Amino acid sequence: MQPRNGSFALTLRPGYIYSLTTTSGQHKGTARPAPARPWPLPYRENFDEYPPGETPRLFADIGGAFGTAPCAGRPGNCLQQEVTEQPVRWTSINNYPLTVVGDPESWRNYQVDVDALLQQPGYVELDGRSPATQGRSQGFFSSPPGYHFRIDDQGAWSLYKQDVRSARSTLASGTASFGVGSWHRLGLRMRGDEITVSLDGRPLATVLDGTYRAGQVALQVSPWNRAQFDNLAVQELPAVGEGPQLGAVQPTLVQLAAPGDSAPISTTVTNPGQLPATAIDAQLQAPDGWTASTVSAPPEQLPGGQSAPLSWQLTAPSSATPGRYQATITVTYTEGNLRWIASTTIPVDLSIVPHAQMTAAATSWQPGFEPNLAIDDNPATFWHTEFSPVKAVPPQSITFDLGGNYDVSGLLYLPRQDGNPNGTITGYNVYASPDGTTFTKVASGTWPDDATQKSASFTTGAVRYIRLEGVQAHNDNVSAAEINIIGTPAP
Ligand SMILES: [Ca+2]
Ligand SMILES: [Ca+2]
Repeated sequence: MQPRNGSFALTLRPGYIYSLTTTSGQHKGTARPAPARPWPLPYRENFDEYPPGETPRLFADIGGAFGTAPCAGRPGNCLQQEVTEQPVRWTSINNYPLTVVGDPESWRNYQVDVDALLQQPGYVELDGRSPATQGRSQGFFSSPPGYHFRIDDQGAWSLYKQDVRSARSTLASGTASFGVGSWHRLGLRMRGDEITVSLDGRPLATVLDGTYRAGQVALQVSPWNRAQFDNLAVQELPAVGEGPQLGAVQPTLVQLAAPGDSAPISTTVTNPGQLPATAIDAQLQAPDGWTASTVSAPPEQLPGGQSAPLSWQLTAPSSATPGRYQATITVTYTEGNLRWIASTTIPVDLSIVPHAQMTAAATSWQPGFEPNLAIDDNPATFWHTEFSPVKAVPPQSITFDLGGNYDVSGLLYLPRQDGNPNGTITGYNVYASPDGTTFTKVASGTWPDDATQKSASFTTGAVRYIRLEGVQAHNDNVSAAEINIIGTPAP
């Protein structure tokens, strides 16, 4: 269209979106943003310089709406969560009330305090060390990773950490006095690996956790409640040190052939900091009833930049039940007047026939979903019967050569873990054979149609071959992410 005398007319149809643009001369702007630099502490915000109804600068709302409003029961203005019902969603993600502020990288060791008031029953949260996550995972939009101090109107409080997939673990919890309509001061102190929560200046708990070492501050409110915040203060805390680093663990999978057996576990601890580490403690947490005896203990002192070996002997009691377990290595030490922590978890198999010596064959498979993918120790890969161009319907089976003779007492079946239920076995038979030719049925039954690990128990005597047959399965496919055979070497 051509403007005439500086104006033009356009007829718009209801229910359509129109874009108007000039046809030539568009180009990118020439402005260049200033280079990024760390956001220095201290930082304070009392919201009093804004009229009601503003979004204070430097705050970014992820869900809900946080705006300035006259404070309840005190002079001045506050930050108020305003949205009181679930808005229309753009996606399936819950955009619960959440606002963030701060520097995800340079805010490392700091104390953050904020006044909070619930205007109706619910909870408020003060969060810290919420790290920059790659592309801001979906979970971020419900609740950010980092350390969370939550307290509700009944006074129930918890300090928990949350990962980028929204999995939570509680580090401390308890009950205090909070209520509705009264102001309280929440505090979260993060210095090295020491994390302390406080209420009205009184410490509630201190825990050691080394998961998050830097990140932003966040404020959250239960959906969809009104709450107010005031006098946010973030101050840097002096902290010297880096915390221990654990080396690779040997072996990556502990395999014990039979109850009563034992195996060595070893790793290294490195002090990456400048100062010597002292009061070094290293523990191997064994499964309940098992023993872990120290073979190589940490030194009394570990100078900066140096490493030391750690090792244990892990023993399963003769009464232990065969299956899959975990052991956890935890190292704590003191560096620069701070206590630091690092830990790692190792899978432990008791009387599980090692996959490395096994082979798998199947009655059917789709290219890319071969039978060996059921014994590759990777839950993300799976065996799947042919679905294209021809669909192979049940019964279909997978047969394992155990690589030696075993007294087999059961198997563990992990369905595919990618969220698609096709092929999950719901009705099964198990067969055993000494020679791979003559098979005897040793078990049959049903399993629930879900993605959790299933098991079957039976006895075989000395055999070398085990066959799992899916007689009923989700959508008439058969699949398996991981299959483990429980057994002890036969004489
Ligand atoms: Ca204020
Ligand atoms: Ca697999």
